[in-house]
Amino acid sequence: MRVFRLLTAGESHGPALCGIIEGLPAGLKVSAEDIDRQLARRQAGYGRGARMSIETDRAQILAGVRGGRTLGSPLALLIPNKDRQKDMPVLTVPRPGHADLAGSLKYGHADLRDTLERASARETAMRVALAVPARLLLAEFGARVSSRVVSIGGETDGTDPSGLSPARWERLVDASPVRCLDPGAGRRMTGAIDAAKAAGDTVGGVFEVRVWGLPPGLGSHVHWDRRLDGDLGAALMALNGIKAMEIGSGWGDAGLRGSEVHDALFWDKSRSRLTRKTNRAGGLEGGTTNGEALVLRAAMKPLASLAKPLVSVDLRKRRAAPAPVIRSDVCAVPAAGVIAESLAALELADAFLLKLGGDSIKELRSHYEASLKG
Ligand code: EPS
Repeated sequence: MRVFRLLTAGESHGPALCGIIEGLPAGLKVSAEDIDRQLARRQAGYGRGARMSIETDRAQILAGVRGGRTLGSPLALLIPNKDRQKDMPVLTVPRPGHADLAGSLKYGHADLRDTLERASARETAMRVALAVPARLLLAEFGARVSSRVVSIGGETDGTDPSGLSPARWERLVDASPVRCLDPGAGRRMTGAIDAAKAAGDTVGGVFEVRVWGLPPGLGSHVHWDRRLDGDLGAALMALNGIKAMEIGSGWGDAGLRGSEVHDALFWDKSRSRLTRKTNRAGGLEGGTTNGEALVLRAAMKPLASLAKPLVSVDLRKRRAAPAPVIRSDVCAVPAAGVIAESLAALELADAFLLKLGGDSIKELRSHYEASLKG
């Protein structure tokens, strides 16, 4: 991220989450309802835990918007927590796989809650909220960001989505409790979630983010730290629970020959333009968008809060103890897809502003139109 500056603060059971994004152009239409719509999408999905029935996340716009439009000044948001808890019992047994141990060793916390309150994925509500103006900015210029779940707990949706229109994609995904395209695969995924829950366990999975309508030329090959692949990778890998990501057919490409991987170019005479019949590169070549749909996938590990806990160690008593049973989700892969859409939107809007610039949407629009002519 180069144009925007973004900060979040807040603990999972503190009074509120707060956040600031700086670097937005003036004149962008943003409302609390736009933000709440995305917050509701983040809260949904089969496999979420009891916290989601307590919270109805709503954002308050504290600064940066007047008369429904951005001012060009920092946008500050607040999301109050309904589930505020002051006197939680001290925790001294870390959940293997969670931030509990590493965070507490690092900061010297004797009560592991001092770590987990901030490490909780609750914080992602604020990242989703702060990304809403980025989504709206992209939409102003014809780009559409969506996601879908590809697999949960080893159950995979084998649909080839390349021919689907964005509208059909979103209709199918919104109708699915796990946000996947194929209802049959969706039933297998909910089955995997139910089975994990019955066993006191959790499941992870893979999701895909797809962005249509991006202009070519976002990012750059000229220096490693301008490659958009790196920015998108950093953004997605910094989402809680993500252990791997790929662009296009990334992991699969590694075992194939070049002739099977690269997207051949054709000249479309009728439209007088270059075309490709495939998009294995996932919309990025040379660290730069190439005008094809952007395709990102990420793998989320199963959540580390288990109802049937793993063995661990009581750090105070220095002896074996089962990990604590802490309320959580059985599966948050559908939510992670929505969050990753937001993270990608932030990077893409940032790259858009870096390329085209402008202090206001009006200025940005004139730069964009000039770039289309050039
Ligand atoms: C979450 C809020 C948390 C968890 C979950 C996601 O709320 P609580 O801890 O009160 O149940 O449900 O957090 C985790 C999966 C995690 O590992 O911390 C949320 O708002 O998304």
